[in-house]
Amino acid sequence: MNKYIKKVLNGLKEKNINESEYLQAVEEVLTSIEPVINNHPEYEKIALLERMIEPERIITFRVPYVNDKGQTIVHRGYRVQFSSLIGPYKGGLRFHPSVNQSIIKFLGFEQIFKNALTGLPIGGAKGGSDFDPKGKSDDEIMRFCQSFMTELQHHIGADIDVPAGDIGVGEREIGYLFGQYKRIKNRYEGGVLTGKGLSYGGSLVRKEATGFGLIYFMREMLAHNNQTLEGKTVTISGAGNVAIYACQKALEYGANVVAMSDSTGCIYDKNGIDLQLIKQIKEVERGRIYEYQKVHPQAEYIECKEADSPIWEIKTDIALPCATQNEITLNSAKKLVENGVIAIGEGANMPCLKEATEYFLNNNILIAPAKAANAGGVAISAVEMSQNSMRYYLPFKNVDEKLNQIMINIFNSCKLASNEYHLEKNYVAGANIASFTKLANAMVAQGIV
Ligand code: NDP
Ligand code: 2IT
Repeated sequence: MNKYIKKVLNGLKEKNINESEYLQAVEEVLTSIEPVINNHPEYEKIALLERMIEPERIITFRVPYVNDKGQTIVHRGYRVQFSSLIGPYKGGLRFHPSVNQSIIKFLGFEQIFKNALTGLPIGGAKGGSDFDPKGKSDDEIMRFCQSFMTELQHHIGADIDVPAGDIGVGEREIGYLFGQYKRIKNRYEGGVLTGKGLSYGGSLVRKEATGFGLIYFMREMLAHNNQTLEGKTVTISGAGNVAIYACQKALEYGANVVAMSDSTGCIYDKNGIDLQLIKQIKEVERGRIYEYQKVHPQAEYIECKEADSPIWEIKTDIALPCATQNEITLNSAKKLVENGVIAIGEGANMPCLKEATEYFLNNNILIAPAKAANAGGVAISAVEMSQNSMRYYLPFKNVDEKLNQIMINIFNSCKLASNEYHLEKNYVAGANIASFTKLANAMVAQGIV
């Protein structure tokens, strides 16, 4: 391994020994950009890598709220403002009981590279809380969001840091967060949050953007390898924002989506998933996926008991992990390959364990890597910000066409970068190299900061 990279990774491990997800994300990037670092020995003197992996600022704060029983509960809030190199800090908020500093740092780190790939002027950040929205009343969600924003408002702004949604944070939460921000600041600042409702500054296509973008990227990757989505069997983990709209677009392209999941289990419907029903259960009723069987008793429900999710045991041509990090283990990867999978599309951030990614690449399975393939969401967030600045709304068709073009451009950047370094069809390395090159050039230009 390149000596400079080795030194940086050793230092990183010493300082962040308990942050496994963050270490995993950094290691994945630094090992795959080795050919670039070999060409740029001058980066060591200016500590380019050390600066790139150190967040500009980490904010943690107390978030107390009163639940419906009158009890006061205290959670921890986070905002990691990782990089403002190419634009204001930008990235989602995650509300999930598993949230900790390691997870928010890994997500913030990934976001810098993803945002660079979009070609739009946005830096990288992530935030959230270990609060679990599941089973909470609307009132509880509102009080929690208000408390969270009462602190967060000190640190964000349309030209400073622009949060959006992620796991557990959708349009409802963004609405409560926006209302509280506006009340405290006494000004309408549309561009301070993205993923807003359409009636108060949101953008058409933002809700669909990550899932649609994933399928646009997949379409490009398949086309480049003489394949199409038409007639392909698809399995999608998760049944949230990304999974639902990936499913919708895959169906539009003639694919047969046979399975979706949530954290309790997966539904396998050989006849093809009834997406309207999934939307009703998840978007309207906020229910569990096993309720699908009440309407379609022929569908199989497989409970999730082990670390390896049962959804990856199902035979499929294309697997779309759209739930969470490290959801595809080496065992799951082996099962997918054994069953003839041809492509993996990462809707979730870092959904494959390192060993799983390596196994896929060694078996010539195409991977649409998260940083590139799920960048459609944040790209349309940036388009929402520009509409807010213009005080103007773009029609659905225009935003969707922008999204399509951005995903085509991202695929081409990954392809070009992987070809340049003779890593043909390794789009994982391509995404890392293309984004790193852009960021490194900006860092050199801006001096030691
Ligand atoms: P949602 O909260 O809308 O949906 C998340 C889905 O994943 C749910 O079905 C949830 O099941 C499942 N899930 C979450 N955590 C786990 C877990 N630990 N184990 C098993 N299943 C889990 O989130 P999104 O759809 O917005 O996000 C999904 C992924 O996509 C995340 O990795 C996110 O970082 C990434 N992403 C999101 C973007 C966006 O614009 N929203 C943009 C780019 C990436 P359950 O309800 O049972 O918890
Ligand atoms: O992981 C992601 O890119 C997101 N959760 C979306 C971030 C955003 O700012 O729209």
